[in-house]
Amino acid sequence: MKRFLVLLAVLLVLVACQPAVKPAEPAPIEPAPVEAVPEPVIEAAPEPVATVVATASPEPVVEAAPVPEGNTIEVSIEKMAFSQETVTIKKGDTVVWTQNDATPHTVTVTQGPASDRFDSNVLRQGQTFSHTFDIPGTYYYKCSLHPKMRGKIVVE
Ligand code: CU1
Repeated sequence: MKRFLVLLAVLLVLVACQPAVKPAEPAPIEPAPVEAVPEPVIEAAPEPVATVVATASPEPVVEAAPVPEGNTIEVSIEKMAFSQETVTIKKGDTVVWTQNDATPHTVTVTQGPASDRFDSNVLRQGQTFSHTFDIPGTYYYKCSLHPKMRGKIVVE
């Protein structure tokens, strides 16, 4: 009987020393999934553009050369003749000769204001020659290759 009591006491001591309920181990706390948050894009402010304030004096105004206001008169060279034998124009007008013959010709002044004599030299088919008449007077001209071809320009 004494043995039984000792055994019982030992059991009681053992039971008393054991924790009644083994505490459950805490579940590992998993970190909450972190959603990838895009980094805010901070755009750099544009560099201020330096404004150049012109302080230099304004450029001098260059006036365009006066454009001649004269008229243009066309004379055709064809069939071994000048299409208009006499042309009357005003000072500042321009006469344009167009060579439409297969045969070469010239427009050569033979008489007129001494300071305004001109010669087109040989004009081949399709070529043109022009002269602006700034000196009033009567200009006689011919083709130097065919002296019978004559013309006259009267500049008023
Ligand atoms: Cu000619």
